[in-house]
Amino acid sequence: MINSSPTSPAALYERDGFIIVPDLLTPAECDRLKVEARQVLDVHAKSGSSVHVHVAVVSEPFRSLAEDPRIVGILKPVMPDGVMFLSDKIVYKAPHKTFPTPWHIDCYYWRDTRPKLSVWIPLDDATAENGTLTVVPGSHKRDWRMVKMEVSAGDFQNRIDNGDWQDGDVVTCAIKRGTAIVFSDRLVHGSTPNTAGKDRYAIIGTYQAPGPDEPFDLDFPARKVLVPAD
Ligand SMILES: O=C(O)CCC(=O)C(=O)O
Repeated sequence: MINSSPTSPAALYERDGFIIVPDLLTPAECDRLKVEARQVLDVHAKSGSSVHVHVAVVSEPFRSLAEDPRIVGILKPVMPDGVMFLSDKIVYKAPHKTFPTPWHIDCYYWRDTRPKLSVWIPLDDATAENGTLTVVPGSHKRDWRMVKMEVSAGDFQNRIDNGDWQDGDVVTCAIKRGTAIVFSDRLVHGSTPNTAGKDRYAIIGTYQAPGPDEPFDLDFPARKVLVPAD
């Protein structure tokens, strides 16, 4: 029997823990959302923040993006139990913020809740030089331990401390702006340093199957069922 590679998005997601969907947003949409992201950070975020959560609560364009039929269309096959938007955040790497995002799994941040996935969309072309997402394919099938480590005096980061993957196992997702990466909350991921001296804006939406609210969900007022369970 021929052992063929999976090609459907659901099979790829199951095998790798992520899928890449090119050209989900047009360059013009990315331009508009980048202006909106700057505005949201200026008005709602603490000065100098690189992460801001609850974007859809305050921004109509990001609210529409969270519910966009193109995103829902991608999620339907990988979320057979329905699709509920939970929350979103802007992650902004300013030219002077060169640090990489450490290797981590998102489910560490919402322990004892139902599984979730995230949709990461850069609003700038994302490359190894300006802080694109890095992933370890298949790592969502293993258990990882996260610890709080002091990376420099007084600077603590949550990161995986039992990672045994090799450089060759890592995919550095060099992608055009508007491309989406859908990834499991159990997938080991991080991002490269931003050494390009340029902005890198990304929006990340998080989704889960619909169900009765868990205490964790109550912190996210923009949550909404987009595709009910059958
Ligand atoms: O956008 C980034 O640099 C990485 C964000 C990330 O890994 C996360 O929010 O879980």
